Amino acid sequence: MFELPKLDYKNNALSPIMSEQTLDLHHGKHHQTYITNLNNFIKDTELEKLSLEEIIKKTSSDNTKLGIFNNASQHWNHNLFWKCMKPNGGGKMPSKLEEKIKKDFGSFENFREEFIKAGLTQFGSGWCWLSIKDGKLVVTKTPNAENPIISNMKPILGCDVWEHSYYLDYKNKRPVYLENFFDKLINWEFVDSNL
Ligand code: MN3
Repeated sequence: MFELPKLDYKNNALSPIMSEQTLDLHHGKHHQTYITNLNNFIKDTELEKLSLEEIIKKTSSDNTKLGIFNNASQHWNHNLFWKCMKPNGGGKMPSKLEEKIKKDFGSFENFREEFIKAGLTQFGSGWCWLSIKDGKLVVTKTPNAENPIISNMKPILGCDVWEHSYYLDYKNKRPVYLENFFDKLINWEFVDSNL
């Protein structure tokens, strides 16, 4: 049985960048629903004994298991997403991460631009990511529930660009949401700890 993880901050702690109402719904309802669905899907099946990552990998290439994959992957994605944010986030990152970003993207500004662009150009629902692939940092985007781990990458930062993540606070302004997420919410110490 999977359970909803507690947030490391209060639901009102990211306001006004991400409002209490958004977190109440996004964490308490949307994320909880993925977990409830996943638990119902795997109950009394062979998948019940597997880890979340194992379930994701096992179901990702099987179209008859799409419902299980979607809910398992969304559970994983949101676990990472909550950790990637903190009150008064953004700002200066730890030097180990900063050096790696400069090495792989040329500059912090290039990385920022690429990450925000990935979130902007994800048509419809999905995610943008910073992942490690073959020892190198890469920015990618995925539709719906999809996750870079099924492409042999290790995501270390993820931003939810489903409308439920920003519509109450930003309406249709996804670019403003992405800039605010990047500049004011990211917990760089957590991202650095994933290196
Ligand atoms: Mn979401």
